[in-house]
Amino acid sequence: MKTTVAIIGAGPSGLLLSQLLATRGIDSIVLERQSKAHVLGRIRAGVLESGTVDLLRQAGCADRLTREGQVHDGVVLADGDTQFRINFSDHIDRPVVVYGQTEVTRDLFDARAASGGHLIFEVGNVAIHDAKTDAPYVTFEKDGKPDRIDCAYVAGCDGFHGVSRKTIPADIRREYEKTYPFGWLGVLSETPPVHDELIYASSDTGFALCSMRHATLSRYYIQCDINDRAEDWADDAFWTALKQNLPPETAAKLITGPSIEKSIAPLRSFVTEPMQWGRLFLCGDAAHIVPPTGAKGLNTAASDVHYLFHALQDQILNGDSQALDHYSETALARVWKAERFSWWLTSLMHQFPQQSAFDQRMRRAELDFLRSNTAAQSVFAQNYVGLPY
Ligand code: FAS
Ligand code: PHB
Repeated sequence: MKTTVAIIGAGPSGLLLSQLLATRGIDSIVLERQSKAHVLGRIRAGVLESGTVDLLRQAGCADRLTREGQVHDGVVLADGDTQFRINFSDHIDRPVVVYGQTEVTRDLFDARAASGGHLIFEVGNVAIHDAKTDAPYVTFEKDGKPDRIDCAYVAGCDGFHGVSRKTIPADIRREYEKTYPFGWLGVLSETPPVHDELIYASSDTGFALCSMRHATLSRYYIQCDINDRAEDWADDAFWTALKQNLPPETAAKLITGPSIEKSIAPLRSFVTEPMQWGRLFLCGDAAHIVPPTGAKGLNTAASDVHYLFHALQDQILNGDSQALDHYSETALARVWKAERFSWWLTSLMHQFPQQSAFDQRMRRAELDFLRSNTAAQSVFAQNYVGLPY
């Protein structure tokens, strides 16, 4: 097979890049390890920055998002028994949209199908070859038969556990990592959300997040032990722990119900540099991971795609390699700011083992400053709604 851009991974990064390239008549083939149903079965992000929404609109797949997405102009932060709201439009003219990553992926799959996109699912043994030449190629197996894609460029959109990052030689890669001593236990329940905006709650008993997918589908998280297993958490125990971490006024309003999905995500901060090697370009989780606290994972994948799409377009359609030559440094400049915000909010809102009484007072003082200071709220709002591309 032959194409211009071979894309590894049919998550949001790979699908969005493929769809955007197609709008400029640039062909691609997307290789995905899992089945389409498996990809759609993942419950992940819930908040879209306006930059991500604009990209999906540019890709021609934002109609349902526009109809069903909930525009949020603020977020609530809780510290123990009290809570306060940060109003985004007091500081920046960009809201966020609450619309699940699962639905983004579904819309992208539909858009690729409608425009004749070439996606190959359930492939095995994907390997990237000759990335440092002007004729890279990708080999893989499908139904046990070996196959090959000759291409001009390879986009590594295959997430943290993919093959793309590791194709860059270890002596070239610089990796930065921080792991957190806790995880997030997430529950999806067919119950009305406890509040019409997200609530990020910090308390002496731990972190909680109240989110949603729509008016009758709620998404809740609590901080949990890093060694916990989702199957060890009965629904009642989850609801009790969630209420304990919320201000009483909010806990009293919580409508509980059976979980329809329950999973634990580990938390880590991770960046690999560079994000390109020859004609291989990394996007999204293949290059970086953030703790989900700042809702930056999916959104930073989107900004990578924005930069790579425009750089490939300049090169392929106009012969201008300037942006492509500098893709890694351009993308990393925004990645590191997202890493900082995600690390800062995670460090602020969670209980850490062996935290001293002084550490607790620092946490309370920082939240009190955020509650009472306009400049602090402006910095929060600019980062949460998404820094400019
Ligand atoms: P993805 O991991 O989504 O997609 C990579 C794709 O590549 C997958 O479909 C995978 O099957 C495929 N692949 C892997 N290896 C391959 C190979 N060798 N060959 C072919 N295909 C291969 N972000 C938030 O903003 N908020 C959240 O609440 C949140 N929760 C998360 C919970 C979990 C458990 C995880 C893992 C991530 C979460 N994230 C969250 C981050 C998440 O949304 C990612 O940022 C987002 O999926 C990034 O998209 P991609 O870069 O496309 O990577
Ligand atoms: C979600 O709705 O899943 C969600 C929202 C905001 C976050 C993390 C997860 O920061």
